[in-house]
Amino acid sequence: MMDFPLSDSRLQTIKEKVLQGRRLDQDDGVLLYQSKDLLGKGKLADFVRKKRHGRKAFFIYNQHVNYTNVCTNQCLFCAFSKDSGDENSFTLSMDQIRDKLHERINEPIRELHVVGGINPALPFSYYMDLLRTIKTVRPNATIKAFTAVEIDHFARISGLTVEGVFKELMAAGLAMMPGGGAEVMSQRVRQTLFPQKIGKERWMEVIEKAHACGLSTNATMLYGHVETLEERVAHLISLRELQDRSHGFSAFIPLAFHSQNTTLSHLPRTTAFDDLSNIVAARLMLDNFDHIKAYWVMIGERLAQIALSFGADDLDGTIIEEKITHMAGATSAKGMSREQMRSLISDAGFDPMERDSFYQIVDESGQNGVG
Ligand code: V47
Ligand code: SF4
Repeated sequence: MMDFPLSDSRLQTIKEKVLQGRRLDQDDGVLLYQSKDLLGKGKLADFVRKKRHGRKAFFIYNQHVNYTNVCTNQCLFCAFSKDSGDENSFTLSMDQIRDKLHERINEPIRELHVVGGINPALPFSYYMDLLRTIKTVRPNATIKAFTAVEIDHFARISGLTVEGVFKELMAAGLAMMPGGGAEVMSQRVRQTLFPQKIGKERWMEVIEKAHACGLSTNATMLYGHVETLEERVAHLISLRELQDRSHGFSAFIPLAFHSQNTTLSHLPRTTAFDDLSNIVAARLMLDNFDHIKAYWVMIGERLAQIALSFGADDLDGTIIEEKITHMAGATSAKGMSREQMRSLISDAGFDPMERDSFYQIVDESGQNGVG
């Protein structure tokens, strides 16, 4: 069925494992990253992708809401966060949140992606108000909000357990969590780049509790800074092991580091080769994840389109106003229309599928119950 030459013969064992549906190990993962046979390894990823999804490629009509950029964590790779006294810092009031949602109220937005910095001035009630306000203005959209980093912070300031925090937030409208905050789960990288942020154990613990409470989450990996290939693969394997236990991950999203306006601005942009290798490695290592997203905001619309042939099955969303990557120098558009999204996908030879947050395909007329 799948017969094509591999120009890197070291990939042969991986090919056999993939064809037999056997799990890849740490060494296989490192080899996948090292191999320069992009078409060979890409074909393996495409085989797995097609087995799961055929020619379907998903996207969602969504809106990002960043409620504050004040953050005490000071991750060295971040261009988004500001100190509370900074003239460019902001924290949105409920009126401003309402205004932001009303600006686009006539669009069929199905998901609100809501994240912010760790702002010590905000009480737990702020986050409850935030969810309730969003729910009131947009009752039919799914709220995908808060990373494990924020949830850990909420537990500290509220005195509640992590499960208690989820219970409250879910009652106020939280339906899913995005995948940020894990960066690269390595103590070495953490000490170098984000010593103040929660580490691997806590991130995994919070996410596993989210899954146990019935919340699905995504997972990400920030690559292209100081991490080694071995650390990338170990990160993927840790996610795979958690998924074996909880089955709560929905999608994995490799995030290409953008260095502009950060302390690491000397680092070059990731290459297209590395961006595609990350999609390939994710699809082949994460054999228990349904969805691999090519996040067009980070790798650009043009490469995201190609990524669909290298293992990705989802292009994330229309977005319109993205801050975290654009503050760090991303040159991609700020948003895409549904038509742009659809033709990007069909021009690449795939069938565009507009979805909701849970990968149900939706009526693309946009008429069905989005408010
Ligand atoms: O956690 C921060 C990363 C993440 C930079 O779950 C940077 O559907 C690149 O998690 N260059 C937030 N990346 C974004 C995120 C996300 C995006 C899209 C979809 C989903 C999802 C999740 O962005 C942060 C951090 O890892 N980040 N700074 C930077 N300079
Ligand atoms: Fe804060 Fe997140 Fe930026 Fe780190 S990446 S400084 S936690 S906003």
